[in-house]
Amino acid sequence: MKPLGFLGVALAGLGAILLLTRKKAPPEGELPPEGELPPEGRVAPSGGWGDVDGDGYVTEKDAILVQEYLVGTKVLTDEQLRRADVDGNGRISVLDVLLIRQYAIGQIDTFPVEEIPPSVGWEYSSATGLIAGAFLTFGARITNHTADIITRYVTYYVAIPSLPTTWNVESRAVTLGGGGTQWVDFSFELWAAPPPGTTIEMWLEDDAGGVSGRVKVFA
Ligand SMILES: [Ca+2]
Ligand SMILES: [Ca+2]
Repeated sequence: MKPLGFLGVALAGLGAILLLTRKKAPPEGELPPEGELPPEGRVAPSGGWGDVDGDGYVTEKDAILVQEYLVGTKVLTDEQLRRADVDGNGRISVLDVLLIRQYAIGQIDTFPVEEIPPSVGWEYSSATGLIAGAFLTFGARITNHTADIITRYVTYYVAIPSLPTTWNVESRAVTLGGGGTQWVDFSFELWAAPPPGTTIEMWLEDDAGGVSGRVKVFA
C-alpha cells in the first residue's frame, strides 16, 4: 500500500513550490527577459534524463507527466520510468518531479543520476537457481541504471557449504546499454548428482565488486 497521507502532504507541498517557481511565458515571438530561460524548457542531457515524453527537451510537461504517474492518472512505459528516475534511486517519487522542474527552469544543470558511478548503477536482482540431476543452473537479472554502455566481467560461483571448496565456474563479459536489463544464465555440471539433502549456493560476482544475491538450492 502507498502511504497516501504522506503523498497527499507531499503533493500539496509540490503545488506550493509550483506556484512559486512557475514563470509566466512571454508573449509569442518575444524573447524571455534576460537571465530567464525560454518557457519551453531545456535540451535534455545525454541519456534523455528528465525528458519523459521524449521530445528532446526537459520541460514542465515532463514534470507533470511524472506527477500524474504518481497520483495514478497516467501509465508510463519502462523507458519513460527510466528517464523519470532522475535521482537514480530506482523508484519514482516527488523528488524526481522537483528535480525535473528545477532542470527545466535552469535551477540545476545536471541530474543526480548523471553523477552515479557505474558500480552503483549496475544492479543484480531476481536470482534463481536449480539442480537437475548433476546440472546446476543459475540466473540473475542485471539492470544498468546509468545512461552509459557498461561491460563487466561476471563470474559464476558455486559452493557447497558443507565443503571447504568454492568453485569459480565461468567468467563472461556482459555488456548492457544505458537503462538496459538482461537476464544472464550460467550452468555447471557436477561429477555426479549430489546426494539428497545437499545444499548448494550459487551467486555472481563482477570485476567492479558487484555481487548478486546468493541462491541456496537443495538436492
Ligand atoms: Ca520532454
Ligand atoms: Ca527517483
